[in-house]
Amino acid sequence: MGLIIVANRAPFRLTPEGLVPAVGGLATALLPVLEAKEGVWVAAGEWKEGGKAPATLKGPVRLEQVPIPEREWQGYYGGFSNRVLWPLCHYFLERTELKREFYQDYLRANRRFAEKVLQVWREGDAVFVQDYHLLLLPRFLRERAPGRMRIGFFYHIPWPSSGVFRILPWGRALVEGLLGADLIGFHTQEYAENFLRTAAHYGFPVEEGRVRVGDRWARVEVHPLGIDTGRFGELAQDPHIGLQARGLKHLAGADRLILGVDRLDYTKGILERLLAYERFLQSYPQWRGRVSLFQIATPSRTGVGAYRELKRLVDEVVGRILGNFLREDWVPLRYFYQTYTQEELATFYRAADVALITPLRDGMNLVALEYAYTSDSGALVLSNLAGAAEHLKEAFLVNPYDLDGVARTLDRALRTPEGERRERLARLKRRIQALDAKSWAERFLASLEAA
Ligand code: GDG
Repeated sequence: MGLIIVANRAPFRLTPEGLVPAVGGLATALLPVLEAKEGVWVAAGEWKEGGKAPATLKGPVRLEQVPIPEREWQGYYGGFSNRVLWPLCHYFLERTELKREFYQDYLRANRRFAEKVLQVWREGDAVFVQDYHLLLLPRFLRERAPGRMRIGFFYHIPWPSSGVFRILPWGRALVEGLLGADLIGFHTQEYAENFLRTAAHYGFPVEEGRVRVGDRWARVEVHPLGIDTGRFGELAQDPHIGLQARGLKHLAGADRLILGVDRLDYTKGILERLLAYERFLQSYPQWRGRVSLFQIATPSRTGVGAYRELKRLVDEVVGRILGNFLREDWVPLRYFYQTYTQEELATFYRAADVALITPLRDGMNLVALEYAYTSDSGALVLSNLAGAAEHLKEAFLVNPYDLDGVARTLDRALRTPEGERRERLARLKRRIQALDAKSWAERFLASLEAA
């Protein structure tokens, strides 16, 4: 069957060095599928090369663009997607701006996507829609498809409890939009259950993981998305990266290197993590001079005010920690506000003794998986509010809001003997192997075909 992937963004971005894979979980997971299938990728925006597949893509893949006027883009993307759905689904209710104009632009943009998909769709093609930007699309497609269209949808962020989702004045329309799909996938059981309860609340009959919509059913399934294990397996073995990692560890000038890697986003808990680290240095003075935290924050959504404000706050706390703890012979914290190549990231992963991955909420969190898969004897400290925590049972789980708890667990992770760390990692790697990104897409699409 032919395949059409629809996502807000194309899986590449243009840099002075040419096209590079976009930063973000979505691109990481779907690029391998795109390369393996004869498919069309539909995304918003102007494509500099006139819609031709970039040279870096393998196979006969086509890219189709949905042009969205600037003002509408602001309302659809900067507004409804990133200032309504994103904060609400991550339980940041006070950041949710319920503006009707945002919703209207969201509706218009979703219609434009539908137009484009209907233009390129051929009988037999499956359509695989990605994420919260396009909740209305499945219904628009279902209503207008000239034949039987198979539609799958994957929701990459948390689906919140029904009580929270119902805050949205447009909640019912969004759920109806999504229910145009044959198969709806989530990362965890919790999100799937939340969605089913939300649909039931709006009056849709729900039974055994399915929702009745008129004379058809929409199936709801859990398909946790993992990483490209082939690629990260190679990075874990690469001797050159090993050498670089030893150099990096040396540069840290401390016995133990602690690592955080995130997009600079308030959901990722970077600020709270820095405060927890500060608490750790206060409460466990024996570690002063012996540990160093490297925090990588990748620039993200810099056009949204809340993200610029977060950057300011993070800069401030970084400055305070350095002001209070820095010594001539010890740098307790290094903060990198930039984007790295995947090889460079792997170097950080391999150098780190502990990864401190403490989002306040996260659909899954692929960084946690990448670290555990690449490290050979490190410890993963992971937020129990990330979707990944439902799958990675052998991580050191923490409540990211509990600064004392994070400090205590960090101390414990640092004191855990190598044998136990390796044992935990071995189990984690087996679990991550089973979540491989390519097999995720294959499993989802097979289930869609059977739907
Ligand atoms: C959304 C959901 C869900 C980061 N910095 C650099 C870089 N990255 C890569 C990481 C990882 C990806 O970006 C981040 O993925 P996450 O899953 O951690 O987070 P989101 O971007 O928020 O993704 C999330 C995901 O979708 C998938 O469904 O897990 O919950 O929010 O792969 O390695 N990559 C490079 N340079 C960087 O500086 N090359």
